[in-house]
Amino acid sequence: MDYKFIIKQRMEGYTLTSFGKNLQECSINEKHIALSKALMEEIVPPWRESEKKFKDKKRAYYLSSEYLMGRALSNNLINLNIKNEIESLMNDIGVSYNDIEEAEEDAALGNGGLGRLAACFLDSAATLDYPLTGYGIRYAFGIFKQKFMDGFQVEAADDWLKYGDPWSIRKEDEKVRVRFSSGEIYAVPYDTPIIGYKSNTINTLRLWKAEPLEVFNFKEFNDQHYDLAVKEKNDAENIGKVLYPNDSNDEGKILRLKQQYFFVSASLQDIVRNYKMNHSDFKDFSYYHAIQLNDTHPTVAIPELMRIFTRIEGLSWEESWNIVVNTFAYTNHTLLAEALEQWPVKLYKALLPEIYDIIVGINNQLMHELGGRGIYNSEAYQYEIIQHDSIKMAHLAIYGSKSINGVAKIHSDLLKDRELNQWYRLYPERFNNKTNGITQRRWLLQSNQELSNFITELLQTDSWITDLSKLKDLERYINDENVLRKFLDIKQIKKDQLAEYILKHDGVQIDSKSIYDVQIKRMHEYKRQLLNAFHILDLYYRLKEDPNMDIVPRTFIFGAKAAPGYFRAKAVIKFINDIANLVNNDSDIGGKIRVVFVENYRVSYAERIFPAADVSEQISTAGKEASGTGNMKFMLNGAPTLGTYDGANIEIVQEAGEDNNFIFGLRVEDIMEIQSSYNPYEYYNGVPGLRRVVDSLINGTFDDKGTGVYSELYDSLLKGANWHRPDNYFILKDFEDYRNAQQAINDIYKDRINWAKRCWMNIANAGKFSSDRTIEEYAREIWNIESTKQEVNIR
Ligand code: 26W
Repeated sequence: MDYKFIIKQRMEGYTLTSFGKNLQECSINEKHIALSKALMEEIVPPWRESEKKFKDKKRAYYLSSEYLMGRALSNNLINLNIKNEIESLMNDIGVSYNDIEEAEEDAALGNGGLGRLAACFLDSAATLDYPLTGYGIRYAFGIFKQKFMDGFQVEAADDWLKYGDPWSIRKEDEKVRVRFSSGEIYAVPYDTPIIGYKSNTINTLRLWKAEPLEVFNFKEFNDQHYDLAVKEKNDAENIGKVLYPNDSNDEGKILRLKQQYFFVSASLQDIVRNYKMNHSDFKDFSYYHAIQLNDTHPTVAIPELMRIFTRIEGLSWEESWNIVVNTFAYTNHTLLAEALEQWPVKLYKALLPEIYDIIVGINNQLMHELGGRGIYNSEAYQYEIIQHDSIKMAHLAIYGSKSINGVAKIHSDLLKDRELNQWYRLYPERFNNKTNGITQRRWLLQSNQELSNFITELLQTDSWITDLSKLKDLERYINDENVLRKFLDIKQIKKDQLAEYILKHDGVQIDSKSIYDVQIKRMHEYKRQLLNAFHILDLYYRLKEDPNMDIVPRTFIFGAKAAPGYFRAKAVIKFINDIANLVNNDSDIGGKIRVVFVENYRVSYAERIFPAADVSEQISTAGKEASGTGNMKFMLNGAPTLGTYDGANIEIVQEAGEDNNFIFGLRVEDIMEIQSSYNPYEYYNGVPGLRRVVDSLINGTFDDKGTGVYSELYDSLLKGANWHRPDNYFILKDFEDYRNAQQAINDIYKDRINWAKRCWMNIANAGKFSSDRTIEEYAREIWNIESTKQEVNIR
């Protein structure tokens, strides 16, 4: 039977039984659900087969509090190799595929890089036929939806499950119980298929939903205590409501701790239960399982597995510890001291007394081990897992893992040489680097069809889709003007498309012939969106003074969310929106510069922005950005990096050539040298134009509506605060060098062919930054798992 016909029939059946309507009568949301459900019928049988083929093999598990999956439809259609057919089917039934695609809510269960990395890893593992299961939390609400009011960020709930999630299946019979001192709850799994690109593997992302043991207390209700009748339900469900609940007080902290233990305990119970189906003892446990801790958030897994082994399964402490250390591996994603997790002892004691006991046991064992190596007292102190009144999660993760990795070379080196140096000296063999990567399926094939087709045409093969190193062969076209011009044409198409989208969604008209200079990432001081903003304002003032200034029209595009309680980050959003307002409405500027801060930046928006970018802003203070992965998405789509020597920028320019990118600013060594004597006033007073833009924060140029956020921001630069020195991120120091790099971009961009060459070299050398390469490294060097590529055919 005709394939399209079958899908259509399934859609019609689904709309009848679920919505009580004919397909034609359905809303776009209903049609979207019907199509996705029809596809799930296609996916589930091979998914079950895929599960079977890994039965007696070692498997890896990814424990992560974040998954930034974005939309699934197009990704699944591409990976199943049926996108054309489905587009044609939609055409037949008179529905725009584009509208169907846009009807899907992003699954935005994450903040930024760490969550998106998890999503890229799942895609790569499935594509390479590695058995990797993701475990996490099925938050009822994703990261907030962002709106701007008067330029201020305003947050609203992201009700992503409003129309249901057609891609997940609730597995009622596999739910488990999780116990806190305050009571027990259920963790109910929802499974989403992770479909490899034209591969034989469909892996699983298993997200746990928190539910009460008893959904409704009949007696309380009958006694007319209506709130009490649903209290247990509300308390349980609160655990899974949002990502990173506000932890400014103890109640919020307890909720976060509950989240962590909740998903970790459920995942381990699940893993142990499956293992016990085929094994009568635990001696082979670590031979069959590798569990990766995505940052310290799931680190409670280490004492939890100890608890399961010693207190439920009756293993000895020594045997259990040996298995634990050989099972876990820990990835560190940040060097920022304030982001290194610590938990107050009193919270652990109160909520998880048994786990706390075990952590005490682990800490004692560590101290004993250190003693055996002649490390005592103050020297031993720097290793303590329980230090004063807090539990240092990174120490627990390191001590309980066989592997510890950073996410870019410089980051791993800094971990070894500085932040975790004491641990490196103790266990040098545990430390390693795994430079991050991104999936080219989503970030090129899916989001930039035009460039994808062109690359395939030039290489005369589409093998780059699963082997990104193939892009290197594009270098042979570096002097081929026709190729370079075609590249520029494609870039122009993507820029036109983005301009149209921005006009529609943000109501801002941009000039698609201008340079698109883009900074899209979480809003954070260390990422220095403020440096970018100061430069824009400086350019504006210079242009006012000299209307004939030689400048290529430029559009500065920002996208970022600020954590709801991070007031300085929110002040920067307001500042950039105010600059946009000033610049965009000044007729003197004649449209030569424009500023757009897109609302509600997220994965699906990112897919439209990366392909259209001309300049990739990666301007973090050196030593602060662990890796960055957006930088790789820009590179792959042919945008040179304007960046510091930080994170993966360093490896990017190593691959693509420093001449093809724009590097500026202090390096890690420079910062170490100047740190203690740094005086931002020297630059504030000494660098022409700098004072003018910094002062705009306090001289009435802009209005923060009496909130005081601008003067606080100003003070952070010149006076510091009780927790940091003035200009902690060296914005004033790096300003001049940054401005020079921006000038170089202006000058070089004019020579279109020369510019295109730089872009081309970036694309041709992006091969290293595929998450396929990263996953191969994890699989071989940490997890020791085998791929089943070319073994069994599941479809
Ligand atoms: C509440 C605890 C907490 C603290 C920090 C949760 C989450 C975070 C960050 C948002 C973690 C994060 O996203 N880190 C980023 O991880 C990426 C993937 O490795 C790196 O590329 C980025 O440099 C790093 O900032």
